[in-house]
Amino acid sequence: MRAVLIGLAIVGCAPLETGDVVLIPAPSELAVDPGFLAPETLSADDDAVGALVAEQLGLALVAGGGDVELRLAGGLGLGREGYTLTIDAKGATVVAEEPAGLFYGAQTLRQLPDPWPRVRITDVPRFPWRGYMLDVARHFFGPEELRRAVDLASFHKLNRLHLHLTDDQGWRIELESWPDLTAIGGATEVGGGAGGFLTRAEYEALVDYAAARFVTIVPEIDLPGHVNAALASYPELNEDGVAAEPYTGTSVGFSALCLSCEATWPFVTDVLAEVAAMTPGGWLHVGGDEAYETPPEDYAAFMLQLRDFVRDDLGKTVIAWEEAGAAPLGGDFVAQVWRDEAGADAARAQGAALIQSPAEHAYLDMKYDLETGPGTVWAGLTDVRDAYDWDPGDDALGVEAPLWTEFVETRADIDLLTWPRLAGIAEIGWSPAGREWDEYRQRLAVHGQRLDALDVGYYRSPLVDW
Ligand code: TNX
Repeated sequence: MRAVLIGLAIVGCAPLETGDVVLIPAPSELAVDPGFLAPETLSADDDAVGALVAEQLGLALVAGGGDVELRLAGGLGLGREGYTLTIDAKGATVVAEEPAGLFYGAQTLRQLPDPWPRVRITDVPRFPWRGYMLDVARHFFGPEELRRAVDLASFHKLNRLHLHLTDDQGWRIELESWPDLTAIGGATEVGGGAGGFLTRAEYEALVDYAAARFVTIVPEIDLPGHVNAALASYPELNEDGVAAEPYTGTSVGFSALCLSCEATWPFVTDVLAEVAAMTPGGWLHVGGDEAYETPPEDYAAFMLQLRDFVRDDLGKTVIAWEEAGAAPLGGDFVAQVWRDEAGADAARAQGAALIQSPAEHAYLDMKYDLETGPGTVWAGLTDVRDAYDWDPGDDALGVEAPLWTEFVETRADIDLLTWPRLAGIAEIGWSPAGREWDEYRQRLAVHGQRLDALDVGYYRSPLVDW
């Protein structure tokens, strides 16, 4: 076996060799030494991480001196998510400043072949925001599917799960303040199915499950458009006082909050306050996209009012789709870029932080090719290479890949559209700049076996020699 320092730039397009250690996302620095380790025990400075990853790795948890040691230490200069991993004659050691780094070191261990090769790894994420978004509004997916999303995302070192909880076709989060949102608005979905919703207890349990895996849940309540499910649930939210008809189609941009209705602002503030109270993470996504039925001046004033309420009353940072750049929010919000139109430029010019989700690369609901599976095509066909071969730019807060579910009905649909493209997005978010598709596609071929082992029904792109 070679004992070489493999930096991404050095690997270039050389073919993989036996003994190469294949990781996705690629670490910042990796060296492979001769020799192997077959560990049996694990000890950890953090009890919760130790218990969780001992189970993931199939190792016995011991109080100290394990074959694998997860150690916390200060002053490493690796940030809260970075870690070093050393496997030598004595055992395997992960060192990190925070529990998150220990967890990520352990996720790297999960990708090593059996027995583990001796390695020296130093690894720090490129971006703090590495997200996956699931639209549970167009078609509903419940706690089991969402836990699986957290498992698979965190295995790839993603750290945000954005839940698109409300839209024209359904309202998916139970609230005490406005119970008909789910009693009525939760009972529909695209195509006329039964829909469903997360109870408060289910949402809170998911938040905890995700937090244990260092995934922050980012709830989205889409306002002031995409609100038909709310308008169908409460007559007083409609200008004529008559509840809207439920909607089970796939159009966008036709519904709008009645900004002059007396009930609307209490509704908005009750909903956001209740969601915020169940959400320990620092962010609240308020949508703001495709509000075509709201006049521009009203839109700008409403988004400003929303931002102030979320920031000043709820103590959270507002995230909104790029259109919110048209509102005078200053730099005090996060814009999620999806089409790079005027709104995105305006958000950037105001100093907003940007999450990059360009539809032609990062929208997981786009088809790979015209023959394959569910999905849509409005942003173009997006094969595995298109999802990988782009760069968000050093100034981004990070990346996020949304799976919109107008045309997604089953776990098989989720798997096929999400994987392996989300692995590429995860690498974009984590690994150093200077990635090469021809090198990545070889690692992805190996990674496919891990997805198989996790029972993920991914798309076997002809661009990869699986
Ligand atoms: C645009 S992206 C939307 C969604 C759709 C999606 C389908 C965005 C902010 N709005 O409402 O589901 O396209 O690809």
